[in-house]
Amino acid sequence: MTVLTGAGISAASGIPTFRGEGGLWRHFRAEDLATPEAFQSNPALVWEWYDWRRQKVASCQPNVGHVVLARWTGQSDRCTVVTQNVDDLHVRAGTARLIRLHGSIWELACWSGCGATPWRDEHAPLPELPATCPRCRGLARPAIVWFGESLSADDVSAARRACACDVFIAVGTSAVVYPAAGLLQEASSAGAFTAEINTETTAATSEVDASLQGAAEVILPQLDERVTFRHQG
Ligand code: BV8
Repeated sequence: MTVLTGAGISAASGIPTFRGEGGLWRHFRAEDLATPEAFQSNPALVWEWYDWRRQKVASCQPNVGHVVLARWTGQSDRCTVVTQNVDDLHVRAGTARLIRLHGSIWELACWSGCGATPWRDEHAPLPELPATCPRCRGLARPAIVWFGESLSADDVSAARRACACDVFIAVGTSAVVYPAAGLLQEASSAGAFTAEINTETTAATSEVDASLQGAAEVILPQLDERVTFRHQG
C-alpha cells in the first residue's frame, strides 16, 4: 500500500492548506512566493513567509492521521508514505518509510551555490532574516522544491517505485501539483486499486476507484480500527 499525502492531512494539526480558506498569507498564493523568481526579486518577503510558516509548524503536533500512517508503515514493510508536505509532521510521527517529494521547511541551502551541504535549522523564529549561509555568509534559501524547480531524481524514482502497489490512497491533496499528482494515475496504470480521502471533491475524484469523502483525521482512525496487516516476515 502507498499513501500520498498533501496539506489536508496536516489541517487538523492547525497548519493552513495552500488552496483552502486560510491558505493565503496576506494576499499571496503559494505559487506567488514558492518560486526562485520570487526569491530572487524579494528574498526578504519570501523569508518572512517561510519564517511565519516555520513558527506555525513549530507550534503544531502530528495529528491522529499522521499517527495512523506511521503505525501502518511500522506494521507492514509493504506500506510507504509519499508526502508533498514540507512540515515534517510525518517525520515527527515516526513514519518508517517516507518519501518527502518537496523537502523540509527545517532545511536550508546556500542560494549562491557555494558548495555548502544543505543544513537543518529549527530556530523559530529565525535569528536573522533573510537567513545566511554559514559557509559563505551569502544568502540562504529554504531547501524546498519550488514551482518551476525539478524534484530530486532519487525521490521521484522512489515514489514511482512505490506506485507498484496493490492499493494507492491519496489523502488531503487537491491533486493539482505535478509530478506528485501524476503518481495516482501511475499507480492505477500499474494495476493498483486507487482511493482518495478528502473533505471535498478534487481533480482526482473522477479518476479513483473509491472516493472516501471526509476528514483524514476521522477516516484514517476508522480504517485503522478495522485493518489488520498480515504479519510481514
Ligand atoms: C516540476 C513546496 C519540472 C513549496 C510545493 C509551468 C512552469 C513550470 C512548471 C509548471 C508549469 N505548469 C505546471 C508546472 C508544474 C508545476 C505544477 O504542478 N504547478 C501547478 C500549480 C499546476 N510543478 C512544478 O513546478 C514542480 N516541478 O514540474 O519540475 C519542471 C521544471 C522546470 C520547468 C517545468 C517543469 C515542483 C512542484 C513543487 C512545488 N512545491 N511545495 C512550499 O510548500 O513552500 S507544492 C505545494 O502544493 C505544497 O507542497 C503542497 O503540498 C502542494 C500540493 O498542494 P496540496 O498538498 O494538495 O494542498 P492544497 O491546499 O492544494 O489541497 C489540500 C487538500 O486537502 C484539498 O483538496 C482539501 O479539500 C483537502 N483537505 C483539507 N482539510 C482536509 C482535507 N482532506 C482531508 N482531511 C482534511 N481534514
